[in-house]
Amino acid sequence: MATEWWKKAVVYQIYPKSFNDTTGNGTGDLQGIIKKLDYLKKLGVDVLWLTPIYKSPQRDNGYDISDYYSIHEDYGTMEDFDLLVAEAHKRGMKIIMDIVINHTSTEHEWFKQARSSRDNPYRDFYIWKDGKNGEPPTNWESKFGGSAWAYDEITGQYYLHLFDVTQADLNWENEKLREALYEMMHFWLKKGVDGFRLDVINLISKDQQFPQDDSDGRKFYTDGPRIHEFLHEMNEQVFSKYDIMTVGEMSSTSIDNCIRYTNPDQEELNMTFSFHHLKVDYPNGDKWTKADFDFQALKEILSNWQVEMNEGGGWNALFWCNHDQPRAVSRFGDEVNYHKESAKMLATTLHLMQGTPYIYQGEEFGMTNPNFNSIDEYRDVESLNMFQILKNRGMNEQEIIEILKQKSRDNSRTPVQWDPSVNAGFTCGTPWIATSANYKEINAETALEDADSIFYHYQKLIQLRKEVDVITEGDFEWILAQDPEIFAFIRNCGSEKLVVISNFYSKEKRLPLPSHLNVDDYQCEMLISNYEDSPAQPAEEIVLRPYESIAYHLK
Ligand code: TEU
Repeated sequence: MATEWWKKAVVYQIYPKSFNDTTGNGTGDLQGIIKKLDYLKKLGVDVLWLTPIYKSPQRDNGYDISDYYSIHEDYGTMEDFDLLVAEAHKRGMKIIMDIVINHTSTEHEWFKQARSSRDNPYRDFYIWKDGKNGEPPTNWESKFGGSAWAYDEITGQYYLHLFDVTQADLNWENEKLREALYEMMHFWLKKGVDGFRLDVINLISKDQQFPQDDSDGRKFYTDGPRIHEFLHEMNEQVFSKYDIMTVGEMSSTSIDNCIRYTNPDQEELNMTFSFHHLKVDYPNGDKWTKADFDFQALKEILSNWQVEMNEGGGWNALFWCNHDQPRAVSRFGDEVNYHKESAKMLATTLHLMQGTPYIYQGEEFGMTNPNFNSIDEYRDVESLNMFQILKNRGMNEQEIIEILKQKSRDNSRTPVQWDPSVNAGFTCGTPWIATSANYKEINAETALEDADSIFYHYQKLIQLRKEVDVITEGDFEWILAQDPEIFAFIRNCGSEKLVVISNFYSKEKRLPLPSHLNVDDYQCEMLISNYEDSPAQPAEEIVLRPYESIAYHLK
């Protein structure tokens, strides 16, 4: 039985395109990651997750793969990759790869073959259907807007693309396709890769009736009929043969499914990313509206997932941000008036819940949204598609820009801000996307020189996870549930407790701790706070300053 080492691990997500450029072509590369391994070792992270680095036309920044067995030339060579794995392992860090097996680029050789004729051996690697009276086969919508079907003149049929038109969905009903993908996964694991992040993995099983969708056009492919069968087969054929870590990205899924995906008895995955907590600023589920986040909904979703996944024997991936989301401190904190306090509060709150925490590049020193003012600064295919769709609906450009400023995936894709020099030290060339204007104040070098920086707060949280077992072993008890500014919880493990209390706003709070806590019955240690002078012991009444967040260990 492989050890569950990933429960005490902290994962650092690297978006290579924006991480560190050593060639001057304006795009990050593998040698750039190698140059930052000592920085990451100092932070203390255990696993590095690389988003896709395979050969790709880069229409969706690598999530459109044209060759699973080669490195995209902008990122370097297979030798660079092998050196990165060796150098990371030398420092005691692991590497997991992002693997996109719901779809390939339409530039992939398999698709080129498949589209050439209806009886090509690769035809059935993809999903082809006849139209209906000149219309697409179903009313399904792409997650990037528009129909999820594209008509292909060569053979007079439509192919399915749940994302961009250049990202053709693979047909997982085809056993030969599955075997080809498992073989590819073995190739990377035999090179020493320590696991996978599986992109939109709960979309691979489609309802083979391909019914019309009477809801939002996006539900007949989520958590499909054979999803658990496919994941169990993948585990049996691939994962079970290595001591690795697997995390599935689960679009629009449910707690029940995530318990099934991650309960070890099911032999599917180790953990899952779910996104419900990152849709609390989507009024009526609509991402493309400017809105503040619903704090009560955020607390309820996080608490429910904690309690039910724990009771079900599942395991959460914990995250505030990734390459598809706005920057956490801009979205849930106060980047202007309480940059440090709110970034540290978010870190403490996340890292002391049950699950494996993920840090998105630059989050460890508080990078913010760039607040681009022109559509010319945006690069993301989803954002550019939505700009056109909203414009065609009659919305004026400035209104759309204000929405993109809050919601675009480019918010987290600007170059990592390494130091106060030109382009924040990311490149000596022209970056593929503009650097955020605040790089002189917010950068890794400045953070390393500041003992009170966000960086050292993350460093301490990562260390605490190794030292304090209740962080990984404790259950989750939500307290002060109805307070409009506070998110607080207790982690119980045997006779020990971890009490975490966070003020998510700038209003000072004065409130009694729950009477059942009986703090006098315990030896109490303050584990971490984001104010230097937080009380060392929890009093019966606790005072929380703006964004103050404190964790007490009771034993
Ligand atoms: O994302 C899945 C996905 O649906 C996201 O695009 C996200 O939910 C959406 O942008 C929110 O509006 C994965 C990758 O993380 C993403 O970068 C890819 O674009 C997508 O799959 C297709 O591979």
